[in-house]
Amino acid sequence: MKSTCILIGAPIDTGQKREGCLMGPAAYRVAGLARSLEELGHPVIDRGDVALPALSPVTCKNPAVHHLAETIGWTSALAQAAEAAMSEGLPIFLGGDHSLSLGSVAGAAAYAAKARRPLFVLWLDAHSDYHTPLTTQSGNLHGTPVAYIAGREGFDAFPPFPAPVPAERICLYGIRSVDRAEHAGLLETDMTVCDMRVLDERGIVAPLREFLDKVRAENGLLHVSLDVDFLDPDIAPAVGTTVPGGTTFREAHLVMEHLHESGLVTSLDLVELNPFLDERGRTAKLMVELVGSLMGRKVFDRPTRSFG
Ligand code: B3U
Ligand code: MN
Ligand code: MN
Repeated sequence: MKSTCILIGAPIDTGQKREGCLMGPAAYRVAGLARSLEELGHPVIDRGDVALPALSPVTCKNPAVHHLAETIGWTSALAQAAEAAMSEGLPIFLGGDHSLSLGSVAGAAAYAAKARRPLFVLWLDAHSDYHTPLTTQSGNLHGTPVAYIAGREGFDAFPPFPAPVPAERICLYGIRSVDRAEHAGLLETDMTVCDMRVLDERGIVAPLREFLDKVRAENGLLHVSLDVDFLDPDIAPAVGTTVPGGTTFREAHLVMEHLHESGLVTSLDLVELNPFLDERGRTAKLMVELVGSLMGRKVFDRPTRSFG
């Protein structure tokens, strides 16, 4: 099935301390994301970049936290953009660091609640991003969206998350860097945590299939959040927080192909691309190729034949 893809630029780099992620949306456009989707037969609407609204002053008990007001501003603006786009097609958020998902998933959750369908979240990332503004030591709010989505305490300054996603409907996939406070918090939940140990032992497909089966069984909507550091730094160097031991080129494409075949994905984030750290655009191009696989590109496509 062809889906109208709605590209939404989120030029954010305030969720962490390294400059450059705000060039992400431009890099995806230069790398030919819209063209690649159109070649696959999907209509594309590029909504341009979301603008940061006027900010209200806000304070946080944790002195490490920085850019709280900006992050709240982006969260409100992106939640609105996400909810509106979901009734028109499949929103693809071009980040920007992972703090954009505070907003994109909030919008998806608001849409799902109105549609009376459960929202599921697949988090493809080296990190668990399960800090709250009160537990983070780096103060980088890109490390917090999973906690916000799951309804963890500590987000008082943020817009209340519409219909928090029960932990059983969230799957962390590919993680290999979890801070102590995140670990303690995760142990109190039933979240599906597929760390690299699990994926090495069971393979990249089996745990994904189990999660997708759950989404299908409950007629859920599925938000996929793809952090560049899900990929191994050897193939995707353009990210501020490289963690060795990430997914290979082939594993990542296979994940995308399964997501396509499931037909379940209803919204997508592309986050943490820092074009300033890229090598001749190779990471941006790889991300565009992966979106191609997620949206139906196949190496060899034989129309289904019926025998008999
Ligand atoms: N958990 C660490 C590191 C981190 C989280 N997300 C990214 N890095 N990309 C933190 O700062 O919260
Ligand atoms: Mn992340
Ligand atoms: Mn990450």
